[in-house]
Amino acid sequence: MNLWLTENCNDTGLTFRIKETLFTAQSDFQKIDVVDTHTWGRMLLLDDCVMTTDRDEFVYHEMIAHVPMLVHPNPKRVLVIGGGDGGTVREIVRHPSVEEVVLAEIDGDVVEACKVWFPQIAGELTNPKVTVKIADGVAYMANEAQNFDLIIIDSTDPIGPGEGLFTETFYNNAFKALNPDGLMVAQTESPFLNANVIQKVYPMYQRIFPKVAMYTGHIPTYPSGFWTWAFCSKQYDWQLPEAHDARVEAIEKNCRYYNRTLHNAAFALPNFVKDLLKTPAGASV
Ligand code: SPD
Repeated sequence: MNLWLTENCNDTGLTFRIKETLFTAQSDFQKIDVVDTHTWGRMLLLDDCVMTTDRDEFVYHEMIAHVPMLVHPNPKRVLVIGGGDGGTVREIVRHPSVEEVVLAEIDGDVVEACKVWFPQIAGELTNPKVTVKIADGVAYMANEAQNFDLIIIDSTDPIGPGEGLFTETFYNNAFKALNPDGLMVAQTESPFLNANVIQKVYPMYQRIFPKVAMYTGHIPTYPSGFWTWAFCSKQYDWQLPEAHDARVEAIEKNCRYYNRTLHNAAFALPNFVKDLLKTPAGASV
């Protein structure tokens, strides 16, 4: 069989040869597909956008979780917004300091599909430290979230159900839901294909958080393969303090992407990305 699937992102297509469709459903929020691919193993798509694959999921999940977890001196309470596949939660519970993780995911059908089709990603969703709330992350953040050491925004792209997770009101509520030394990390798309998103959200972060930095990583199944996250902090800089050395070593030895050197390198930005961060939304660079 010669079946191909293309994700279209801003007039650029990323195409994968697939073996078969394993699951397809229309939830109350989005279309959910799980396909088996020739090169990337199983792949989860929401509204035809790649969310995760067996083969490269470790890059995204290690980077979104361990960078802030290892900067914070003692992260006990962590909130994940989105991330219904469970990959971010899986990485967070590897840290012994963690007492409670709340996952607020709008679409219960995504969680259930991932438990069936991606057990190695979703496996920690049943960890006793983890509470899965099937809830709108925007409403949860505004009305219920409080006293978190770390908030991770593991969103879809800023269209459809993910749109409200890219607004200043939402980030203001995240700031309020954090402890006085809390951190927030958010996925912030590709600098090649989503420059407008980056130009919109980083000024918001800078208006709200005293310390903001971008870091990057390589995710071959996301459009352009070059991905970014925002590190937003009330107090701590992004550098790893020496006092955290033992914690860093314990985590990095079991990682396939993250390590101490890479933590530092990820914050080194190409000039065109630095220029993006200096340029307000709507202007071209
Ligand atoms: N363009 C894809 C962006 C998706 C980011 N979130 C993925 C969720 C993985 N836990």
